[in-house]
Amino acid sequence: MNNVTLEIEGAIAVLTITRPAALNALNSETLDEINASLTEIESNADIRVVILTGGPDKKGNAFKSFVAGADIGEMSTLTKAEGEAFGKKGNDVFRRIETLPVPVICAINGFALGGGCEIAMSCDIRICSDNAVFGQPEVGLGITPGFGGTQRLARVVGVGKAKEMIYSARNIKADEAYRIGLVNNVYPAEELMPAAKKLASIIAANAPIAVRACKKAINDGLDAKMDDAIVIEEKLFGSCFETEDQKAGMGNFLEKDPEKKLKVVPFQNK
Ligand code: CO8
Repeated sequence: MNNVTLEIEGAIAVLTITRPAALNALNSETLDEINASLTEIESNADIRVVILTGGPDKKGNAFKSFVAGADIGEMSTLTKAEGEAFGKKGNDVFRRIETLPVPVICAINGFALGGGCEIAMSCDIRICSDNAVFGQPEVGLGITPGFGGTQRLARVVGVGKAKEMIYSARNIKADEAYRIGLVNNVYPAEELMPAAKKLASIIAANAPIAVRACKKAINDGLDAKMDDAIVIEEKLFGSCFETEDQKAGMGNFLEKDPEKKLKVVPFQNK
């Protein structure tokens, strides 16, 4: 891998996009490497949470850029068909992130522009450093957002704010991203990764099959009518009663043993 690193620390995988020469901009090779990393993550049943972040710039500044967009150099000469194919390539990878069985926390350490904002929005939870900058600058480049931005931004921050950001191509800072709900929390730069890892550890300590079922229920339910959505929940809720985790988790509570009530249940992972 040239542009991506995957580090596995127990139940937590840290996937870092590292293309310092281009502020971690997404070219085809990087998208392929993210895709290959997702395959590796999916094949490892020990991984319960993924953190996605960006590597330092070429001067070693770790908080310059998360991802400064899709690679403008690579896109500049595309034909209509090639543009569509490039959009599909990004969309396929981002949809895989969105539907990955385990939660993905995006730790946004600087610029999250265009494809950078779009890959962040395909993650379950977004947190950022206080110097992060978000935007969909595409109309200033003569294109639309092409990696899901027209769809996910409206779903995350609402139609009005999404249209304002996309039509104006105006960048917003971390505090505004927090105010409109694009990120869950903002941290001083140095505290971003510790905060991401702390949140990942909290999630990883919970019953993993139940966490995965929650992700599936929320995602699938959002695409369905409420009458169908609650059935999706019922099925997944029911499936938990076939797991050791449910027996251990409820059993511990009922035993009234304070040590066990405060966990740690040796949750299963399959
Ligand atoms: N693509 C390629 N190279 C990039 C990109 C990018 N998106 N962003 C930065 N770089 C490169 C620069 O060219 C520069 O290279 P070099 O050192 O060789 O000159 C290096 O990274 C450092 O960048 P700057 O010198 O520009 O750094 P600054 O601190 O001055 O500025 C900015 C930082 C403000 C982030 C600036 O680099 C910038 O505006 N970058 C472009 C941001 C942008 O417009 N992103 C959106 C791209 S479009 C997109 O993402 C669409 C997604 C869907 C596509 C679907 C297609 C079908």
